[in-house]
Amino acid sequence: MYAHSPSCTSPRSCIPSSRHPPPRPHYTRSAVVCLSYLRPSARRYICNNNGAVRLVAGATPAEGTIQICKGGVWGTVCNDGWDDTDATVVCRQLGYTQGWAVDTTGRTFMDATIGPFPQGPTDMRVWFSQVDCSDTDIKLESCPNTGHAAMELSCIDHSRDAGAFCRNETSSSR
Ligand SMILES: [Ca+2]
Repeated sequence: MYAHSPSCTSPRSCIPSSRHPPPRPHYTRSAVVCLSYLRPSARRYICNNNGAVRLVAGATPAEGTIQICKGGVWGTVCNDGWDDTDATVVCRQLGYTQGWAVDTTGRTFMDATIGPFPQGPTDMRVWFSQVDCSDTDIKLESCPNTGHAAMELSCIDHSRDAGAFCRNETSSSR
């Protein structure tokens, strides 16, 4: 994961050893390597399945903050305009029949409180806002939305990341 340098396997190990302090030029080079680990382009968000969605940090696999793989990088979705129709598209992608939008205050569902879920890391992108899925959409990526470039500032800082709660609804449970 931290492929830049064999000696930099974690943020902590990036600190030069006091037992064998390296000469200054080496120390400077090490510092650059370790800062790159912390940069927004963090390699841990790389994905190779564009259009895929996942739910993160929920109490069960069927709930959580939404992330979508876009341009080879996982990012979140702003809850501006986020509704149950949008959440259902995400949940269907994940193999469920129905979804419910969960915002940053959580949601009460059948006397249980779902969420709120932890927001995305600050160095992760927020890919979509104003998502406007219809019942016929089968993938979140094909739903009309406002992309990252035109997004409101309040979305970009992850304070409004969208969540979802998925279920398999049977005819008897409707
Ligand atoms: Ca919507």
